[in-house]
Amino acid sequence: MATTCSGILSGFGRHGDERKVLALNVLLLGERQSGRSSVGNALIGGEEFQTGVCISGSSTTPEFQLRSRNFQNFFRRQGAESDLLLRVLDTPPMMAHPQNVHQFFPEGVHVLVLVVRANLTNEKTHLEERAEALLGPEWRRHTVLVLTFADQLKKAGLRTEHFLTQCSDWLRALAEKVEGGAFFLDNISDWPSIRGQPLREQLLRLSARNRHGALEVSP
Ligand SMILES: Nc1nc2c(ncn2[C@@H]2O[C@H](COP(=O)(O)OP(=O)(O)O)[C@@H](O)[C@H]2O)c(=O)[nH]1
Ligand SMILES: [Mg+2]
Repeated sequence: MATTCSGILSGFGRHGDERKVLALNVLLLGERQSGRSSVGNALIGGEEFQTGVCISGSSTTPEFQLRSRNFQNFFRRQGAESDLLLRVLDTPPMMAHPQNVHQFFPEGVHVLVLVVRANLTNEKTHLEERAEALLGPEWRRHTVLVLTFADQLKKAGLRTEHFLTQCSDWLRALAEKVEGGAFFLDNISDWPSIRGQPLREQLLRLSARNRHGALEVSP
């Protein structure tokens, strides 16, 4: 598995002026009910991913969902304003096979977001194994760990600053391993666009460290 194309594109704005657009493919992985789709909504800044229990009674999103949003003039690079185009893929836990991900992201994955519920961490997840199976040994360089249900930590009197020193060994090890670091998210406060902003910035910083290169997923 190799690093491929950078996500930098150019396009033309409404007035014919050339616009710079950075397109990032973001893959969400997490157990069911971890808050994965809610993280997708925070990233996109809307309510486009279905969350919670489906009408059919099933508690998980049964299929892949790809949503994208362009954030105009999100940042400056090389002295010019650039848009950030986020393409976010929500993957059902049992379907994160390389051939499936490749179908959606043939250019590869720029940022992997691992979603773990901060208030349910006794049982080790198999996210690392899944990440490595999809993206190869370099996966950590492209990964951010998002800890959801931060509101529940607060309720239990735990401070996020101390949480990672007190949590299960496997989670602490994972947080230390991923280059994008850990990010605490309370998915029920604020509007998705507001709560997602610092996370978008963290993703962008990580991608910049990788020169906006993507990790290819071999089908
Ligand atoms: N209290 C709280 N509830 C959350 C949080 N994130 C998600 N939820 C709720 O948990 C349920 C599952 O979230 P969802 O995003 O659908 O999880 P998914 O199955 O991993 O996609 C939904 O009812 C969400 O509203 C959070 O940070 N705090
Ligand atoms: Mg879901």
